[in-house]
Order: sequence, then C-alpha cells, then structure tokens
Amino acid sequence: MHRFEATKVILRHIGDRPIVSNLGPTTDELWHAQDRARNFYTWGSMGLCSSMALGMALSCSETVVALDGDGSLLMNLGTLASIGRENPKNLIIIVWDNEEWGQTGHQASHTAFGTSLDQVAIGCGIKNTAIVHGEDELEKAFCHALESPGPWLILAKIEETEHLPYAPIEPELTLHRFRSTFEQSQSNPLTEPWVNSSKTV
Ligand SMILES: Cc1ncc(C[n+]2csc(CCOP(=O)(O)OP(=O)(O)O)c2C)c(N)n1
Ligand SMILES: [Mg+2]
Repeated sequence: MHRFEATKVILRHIGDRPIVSNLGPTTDELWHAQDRARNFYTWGSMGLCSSMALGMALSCSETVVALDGDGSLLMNLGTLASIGRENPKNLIIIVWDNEEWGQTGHQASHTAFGTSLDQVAIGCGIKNTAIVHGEDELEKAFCHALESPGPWLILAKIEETEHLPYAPIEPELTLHRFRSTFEQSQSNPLTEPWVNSSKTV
C-alpha cells in the first residue's frame, strides 16, 4: 500500500472532520490528494502530530483524525501514554508505518527492527487498535473506527515511493483557515452520534 493511495481512502470517508497531518510527505500527499480547510498541515514540528490531535479532540466533540508517521511517533512515544490516560472517544490516530525516516534519507526506523507501535499503544491503555496492510483493510478499519468510540490507533504498513512535490501552501494561511472552521462550527456543532453519552471531557 502506498501512502498517497491510502490517504485517498481516508479522504473518501472523512466527511468534514478535521485531519492533523505529520510533517513531510504525509502533509504533501494530503495536500495533493485534497486540500481542505479542515486539514491541519504540520511542518517541522516532528513528533507533535498526534499530540496536537489529542489536544483538539479534548477541546471539541468532532472526531479528530491524526495522520502520523512511525519515525515521528517514535520520537514522542509519551503521546500514546497521554492518549491512553485521557482516553478521548473522538480521536483516531493513523500511523503511516514505512519503517523509516523517509523524508530525511530513508534511514530504517525501529519498526523495521521489531518495535510494534500498536503493542505500545495497547500497553498505554489504548484498547482499540488495528494493523492494516492494504487499502481494503484500511478502509474497513477506518470506517469501523468512525462508527465506534475510540481512541483508536490504526497502524498502516506502507511502502515508500518517490515523494510528491512539496505542498505549495503557507503554514500561517492554513492555521487561520483551519481555526476559522472551528469558529463556524460553534454555532452548528458537528457532533458524532455517540459523543453525548460517552464524552469524558
Ligand atoms: C525535532 C526534529 N528532529 C528531526 C527533524 C528532521 N526530520 C524531518 S522529517 C523526519 C522523518 C520523519 O519520519 P516519519 O515520521 O516516519 O515520516 P516519513 O518521512 O517516513 O513519512 C526527520 C527526522 C525534525 N523536523 N524535527
Ligand atoms: Mg516513516
């Protein structure tokens, strides 16, 4: 499975929900697949994608989706413990696991040597996890995660290909654009059907 195709699978089902994307090819490919006001692209802030998504999930009632990377999550494993501790029902973490730090020269990451990020998540108290290898499996797991309370961690094994060009977009612009969609949704909250009874925050 390639990340660009896998990203399109997520977009097919995302509706208007917010996405936070990892720095590098994850963000670039999300932009190429579909630029949306509800995409929060990150640049440079390695290791913070899932942390930012956690903060958003704790602050709103919509389901927030993080598209993280194996290398970045490895750099900030504590975020999994924080997710397990806070236990937000409305958070789905997808990890594009290419077993390498792709953007900086394809150095093999720990997941190429036996680290199982889904097992780390389980050890941190994140009960809903899945490992997917192909687009059909990803689609099934993501749709299931959208329909049932989280938090979820979906570990998607991907093969690296040539990177697409950088997304030609200004970070400041996307920040303001993204933020304004939350302001608009205050008057018309987009709440998941299962949130009212199970929301913990
Ligand atoms: C604190 C910090 N250290 C190092 C980097 C350099 N860096 C940028 S992307 C990247 C690799 C990220 O790996 P991963 O999350 O697996 O994403 P991939 O490139 O494989 O899609 C690194 C090391 C950085 N931006 N910030
Ligand atoms: Mg990687």
